[in-house]
Amino acid sequence: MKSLASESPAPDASPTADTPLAIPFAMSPYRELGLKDLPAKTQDLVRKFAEDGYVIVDMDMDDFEATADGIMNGLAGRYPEEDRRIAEAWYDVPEVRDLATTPFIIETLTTLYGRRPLPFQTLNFDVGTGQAAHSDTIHFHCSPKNYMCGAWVALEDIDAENGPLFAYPGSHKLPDYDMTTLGLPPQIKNYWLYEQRIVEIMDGMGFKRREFHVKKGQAVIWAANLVHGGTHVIDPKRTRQSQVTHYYFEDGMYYFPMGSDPMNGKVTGREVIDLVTGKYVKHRNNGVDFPEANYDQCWRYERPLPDFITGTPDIPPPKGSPPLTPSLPAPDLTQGSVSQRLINLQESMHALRTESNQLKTSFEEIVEDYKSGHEWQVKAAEAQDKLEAMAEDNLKKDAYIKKRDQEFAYRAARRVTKTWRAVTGKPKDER
Ligand SMILES: O=C(O)CCC(=O)C(=O)O
Repeated sequence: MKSLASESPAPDASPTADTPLAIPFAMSPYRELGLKDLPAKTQDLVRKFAEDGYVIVDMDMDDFEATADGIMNGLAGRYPEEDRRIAEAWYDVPEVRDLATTPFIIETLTTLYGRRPLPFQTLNFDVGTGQAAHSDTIHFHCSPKNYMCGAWVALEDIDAENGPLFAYPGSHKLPDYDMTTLGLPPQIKNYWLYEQRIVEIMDGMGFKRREFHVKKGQAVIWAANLVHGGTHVIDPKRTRQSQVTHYYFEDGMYYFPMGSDPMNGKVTGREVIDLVTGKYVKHRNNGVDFPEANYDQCWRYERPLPDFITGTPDIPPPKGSPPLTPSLPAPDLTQGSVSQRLINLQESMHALRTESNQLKTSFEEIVEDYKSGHEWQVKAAEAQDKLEAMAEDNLKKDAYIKKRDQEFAYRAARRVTKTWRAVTGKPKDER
């Protein structure tokens, strides 16, 4: 990279006593001074953002329902099976850009940061991501630092079951944990180690994870350095329709940390398009234009760009620009990345759950069979008892009839004998 110091500041950019600090308003040491004349609600919002590193707001957008429907219908059937996220859907779904640039969010971010926000990247999801904890500074960085944030909008109700977003409140106050700080060469293949270490740091420092069970039409705005991610989906039948837009702020230099190694003189710049104006954003270093040619390489949006993007980029793409993907790095399967292992785990849990449901059903069927078999056995035994009782009765009846008949026959014979003797005076064989 050409030396940044070699860019001599233009005379009109010379600092004066009034030159403002390059620190986001919410985090500025002069925050309270700036807040005192603002409405109480705004003061609360700014202080909460400064304290927790995020705020949850209700979207104030008249056509929110229609916008949400437009996004969901426009992207239905387009989510790739292996990584269910769509980056930069604003290329062809106008409602994605409408949501990213809605005046309510732009005004809220202007209040929190004190600079004009530049919505430059969108990600849409139809289901929960299970994305491991990270801070966005690892993916999108800038100078002056911290002028970057995410605004994540729920397009349907989110609860514990469909993969809510989570964050470690207050973690944005920690220093930037970049790859170098974590003892890792800044390369995508080492990203799985970043994921592991950042969670160890959160646990080690006693940060508590908070889940955001937000309603359709609520937005979570988080600061660049807040450690956050997506929880695992408990109910795989549920969707989790949502859109996150990432914002830089004007007057900065925007770069891609995973492809940069500043101490070795290597910085990968990032082309930035402001989705509000549809124009390329000039990189500026301390108030001075910083042509993209000064980076040794630059990440660029995929071409062709949609028609609403006007103007010309600072420079044509330098030779040998790396073919970096616009989305977050995919988990590296060969390295056994934490995210991939979590995804695998989730899949095996799902398979186990399905298997155990099947076993439960078969078990219930067996129990039912057993119960009804048992009932039949009881009924059969009762019937047998009845039959036997009847048979016994019949035998008794037969024996009785036989005995009675014998009795009748005997009595009849006795009567004949008596009659004979009375008539003849002679004995007659009595039986
Ligand atoms: O939506 C999610 O689950 C995670 C999104 C996220 O972490 C991000 O956009 O930085």
